[in-house]
Amino acid sequence: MNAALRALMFGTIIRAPARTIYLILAVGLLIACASTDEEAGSGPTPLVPTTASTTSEPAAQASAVVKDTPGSIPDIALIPAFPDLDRSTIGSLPVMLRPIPGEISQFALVDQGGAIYVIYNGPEPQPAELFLDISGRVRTNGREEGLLGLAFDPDFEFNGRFYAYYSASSPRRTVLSRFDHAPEGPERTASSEQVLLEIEQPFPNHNGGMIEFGPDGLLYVGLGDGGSRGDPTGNGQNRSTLLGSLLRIDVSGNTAAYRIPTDNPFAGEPDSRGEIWAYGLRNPWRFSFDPATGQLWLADVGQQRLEEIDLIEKGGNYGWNITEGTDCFGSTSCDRTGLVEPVFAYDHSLGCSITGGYVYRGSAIPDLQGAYVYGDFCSGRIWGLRYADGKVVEQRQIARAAGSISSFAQDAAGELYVLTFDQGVLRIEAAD
Ligand SMILES: [Ca+2]
Repeated sequence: MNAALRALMFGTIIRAPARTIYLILAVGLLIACASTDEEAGSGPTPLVPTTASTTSEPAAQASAVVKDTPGSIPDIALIPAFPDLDRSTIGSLPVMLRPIPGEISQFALVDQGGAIYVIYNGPEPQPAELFLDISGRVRTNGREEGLLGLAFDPDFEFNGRFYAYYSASSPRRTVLSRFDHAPEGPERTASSEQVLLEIEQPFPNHNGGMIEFGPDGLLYVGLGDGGSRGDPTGNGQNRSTLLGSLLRIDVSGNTAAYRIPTDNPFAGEPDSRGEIWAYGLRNPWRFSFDPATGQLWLADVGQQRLEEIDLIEKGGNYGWNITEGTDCFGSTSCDRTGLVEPVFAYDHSLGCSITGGYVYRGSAIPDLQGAYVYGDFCSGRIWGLRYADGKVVEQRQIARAAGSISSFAQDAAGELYVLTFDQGVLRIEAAD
């Protein structure tokens, strides 16, 4: 489980002994924005998510989209979270922020260019400190490439381990690695790398990049479909490749290897990779576990028309490239047999690339409790959504950031943050 979840579940934060410099782990995935051909939505329009009228089975899809609803989800305010931080010292592309386990007021901020910084929000201003710099190993040729993900080991306070996901060259691939935080400094930390998994990437876009420990202590890894447009080689529906899938692996060993949990849905099947937990994904750009329910919320970036939110089930096929959101993709009809429909989808009048967030479980904004908060990279819109009894019961825009929303973050108390390329890290607070 992650630090925030552990803190929520166990109530207290245990201070680690004498760890002087803290690292960060931010995992960032840069723009899940599908590709450069996707344009930002046209100007402000009411939040009226798409209907399924162009699909062959509109009735079956009706529950996946709802209109903006009146309800209790409140507007929010976006406040600079680290007002004393000199942004020139932390890179220019923040893509992930995580609280450092066991440390109050210390966060790991991931810059897509390949570095992680420790930043502080305590009462005494402190400069950022370098936690890890692997920029020499990280490929950043494409705008969706880079250091995209960071996850602290569930026992980080005791073993100093963390995991990072990044793009690399020769061949073009993504890399999942384990690092040991070294008190001697970031160079020693960088030299501790153990590569656990490498996946060749046929194109520079759709790299996924979210990594997160689940409540089960296993590491979940989001992979895109390999890129280009339309999933040209059908990776989303192909269970013999890791591309287009959400993986679930056991990284608790001590070697540069991982184990496939025996209860993974396709473990042992001849034509499937056992690492796969769910598939049929295009480019999952952020997913999270609701600490209260254990539900896995995932945002999958669309191509032509729709951005979608999924609740991930074991073994689920989320449709790409048969479907995009609630549409059939590239045709007016398709066979949806066995596909899991999204919880919700919105169309490109409202944005162009979804950025997944978190279910709010903090205490500062009581009316936001239990709402899934997410946004759009292109339009800066932020929404809240409630889901109950198998359907969306509330959905509304609650703020609009001035710039590109690259990620959301959750601290140890369950409070939420928004990362933007333009304004840095913003904290979500109650609106006046
Ligand atoms: Ca889908």
